[in-house]
Amino acid sequence: MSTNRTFTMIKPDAVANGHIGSIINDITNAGFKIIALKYTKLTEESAGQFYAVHAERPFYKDLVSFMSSGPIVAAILEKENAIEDFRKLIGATNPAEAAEGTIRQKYAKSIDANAVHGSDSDENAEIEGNFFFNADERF
Ligand code: YYY
Ligand code: MG
Repeated sequence: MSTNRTFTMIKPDAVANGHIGSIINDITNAGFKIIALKYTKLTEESAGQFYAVHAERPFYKDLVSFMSSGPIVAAILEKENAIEDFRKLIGATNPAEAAEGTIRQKYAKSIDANAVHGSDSDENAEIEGNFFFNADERF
């Protein structure tokens, strides 16, 4: 059964480039409700844990280093068909291949610094949301 929830991060590149407000605006305009929201910063250790599923990939070390390089915004979002619709809203992993009007097409410059994260399954959305938020931080 679908939980209708997804998890997102506005990554260090988009935060540093001043896109927090625009990205949250795009997300809420697309019909997502904010359930939890946090401005925070990952350490190398916590970024490594968050992306542990990619530990064997060649880009893992750079990814961990980039994701801990500056503050991020983490959020849990709710909408019918949240996982699929949010992946559509953010666009392809490589912004050069992301469809016109998607968040990555508008705000990202490279595949490694691609502005936003979006969960790829209900199961991972649950795990990733729990990584950042306690029960009393969700509304
Ligand atoms: O889910 P998504 O973020 O679109 O891509 P993943 O394949 O899960 O990779 C996670 C993250 O790793 C991606 O957002 C950027 C980085 N990355 C990279 O730097 N180089 C690649 N060739 C693939 C992914
Ligand atoms: Mg992914």
